[in-house]
Amino acid sequence: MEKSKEKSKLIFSGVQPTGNLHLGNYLGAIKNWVKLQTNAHCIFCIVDLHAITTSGNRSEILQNTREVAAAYIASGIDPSKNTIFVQSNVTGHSELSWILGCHTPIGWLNRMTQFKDKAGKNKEKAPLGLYSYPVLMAADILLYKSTHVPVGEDQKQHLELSRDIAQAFNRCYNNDFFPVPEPVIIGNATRVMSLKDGLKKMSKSDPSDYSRINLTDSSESIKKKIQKAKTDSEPFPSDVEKLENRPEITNLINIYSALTENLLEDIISEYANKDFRVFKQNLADIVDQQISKISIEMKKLLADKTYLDLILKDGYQKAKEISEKNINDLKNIIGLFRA
Ligand code: AQP
Repeated sequence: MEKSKEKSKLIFSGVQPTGNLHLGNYLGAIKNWVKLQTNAHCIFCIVDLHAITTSGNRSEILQNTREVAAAYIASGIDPSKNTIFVQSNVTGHSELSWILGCHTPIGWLNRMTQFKDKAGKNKEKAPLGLYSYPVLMAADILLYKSTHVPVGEDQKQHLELSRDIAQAFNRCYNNDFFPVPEPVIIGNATRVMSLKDGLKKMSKSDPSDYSRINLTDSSESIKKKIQKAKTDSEPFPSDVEKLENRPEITNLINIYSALTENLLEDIISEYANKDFRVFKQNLADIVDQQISKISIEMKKLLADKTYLDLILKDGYQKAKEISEKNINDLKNIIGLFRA
């Protein structure tokens, strides 16, 4: 670990290899990780065990796993300074998930809105893994005794549960083994919305490809998607208060702000009284400049599987070492028999 990094701070986060990595994943999560890596030890996981909780894209999981690794590196995560690895390689995640599940009241899980959204009306037929997903997420974080977890707004509830589980475990054994992890939800695009519906989150599983900007989209496709993005019939807002009840415009301005790091006020004063098309054209250019760079780099990385696999192997060794030590300590705390 570098001398300049704060030793007590350990950052953990992850992305599911479910395909269609999008601008929301980038702005809500990965872009922030790139900044955070300079002053803390970071563990970035590709959470493939989470990806199999839903049936879509399971057959492409191997390709999608390498794609997420490529996206991390192409976005600026330095694999030599951080740990990048695949969740299912480190058995401690599943082991800790079971242990934590034994300390998690069912009532807590019943409150999770993501399960309700994803299971829909078919709750009885939803897999157990989808229901216990937040316990596995708590295990991912706590296995490394992580202190900070940078995520998008949609993961806030799961993170609060991870905090509750850490505290429940510590209380049960009168110990302070687990740090209580802090959510890190930063930037102007903590919840990027669909380009087709400003009330729906931009999502990998949205059937409409026009609802999201994929990290692998071509320049042409990015520009077309921004041009076609839903807006309303009102002119460009003249001040920030006028964004109220205009979710689609708010979303586009937030994306602009997150990519340029300009304040909302400044963006609004720049485009107020101008034709909406000018704003959209400039936004399309900004998205294209930043995403195309990542997309080109991802393609290069994906063409060299040997290199990507070596990084994931190295990350696995580093993660395994921490995981084994912590699982060992944890079993001693619980008082399990050791052969
Ligand atoms: N729309 C979003 N805006 C901001 N952040 C987002 N994240 C996801 N969508 C947005 C953040 O990206 C990280 C990785 O997410 P994930 O792949 O593990 O899972 P997800 O949140 O379930 O992503 P999707 O796209 O919404 O997938 P589906 O369609 O399968 O549900 C997380 O930090 C997340 O907050």
